Amino acid sequence: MIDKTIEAALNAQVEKEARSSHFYLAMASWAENKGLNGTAEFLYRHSDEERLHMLKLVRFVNERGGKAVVPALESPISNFSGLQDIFTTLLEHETNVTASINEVVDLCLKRKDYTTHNFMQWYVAEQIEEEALARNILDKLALIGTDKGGLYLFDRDLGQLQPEA
Ligand code: OFO
Repeated sequence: MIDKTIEAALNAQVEKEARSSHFYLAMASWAENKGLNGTAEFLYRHSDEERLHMLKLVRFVNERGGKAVVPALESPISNFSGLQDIFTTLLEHETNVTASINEVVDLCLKRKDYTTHNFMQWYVAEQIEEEALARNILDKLALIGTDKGGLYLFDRDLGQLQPEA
């Protein structure tokens, strides 16, 4: 049976992953409305993947004899000043998610829950990938600056890029 403190921490993480999915969905929709179809594709996929991150936690909590809580979500920010704003916001958001995952890992060690600790290692690795990808995208955007041709190619390439699952 899962420790109640760990269960609460995992349910808080369920909410964060759900909010990530919601947030990236709003970003994808913004990009689609701006005609940035490649960026929109990338963000729609990213949103789907965040939902899978949430689902993985939900199922783990239930399998361990806990009770997963499906959270209520408020509407995310849906207005952005441009791609730089989108990916800076995304990176900030992911940095916060990483911090909260690290707290869950820390709690697992304190409560000697090595099963959950092991399970959480997938999320630790995933966060490294997600932060690196967001930084990489921001570096590209900085190189492109206001060059319209560069932006066109950036958007096209992003549409083909798979966010880490
Ligand atoms: Fe779930 O990896 Fe981003 O938030």
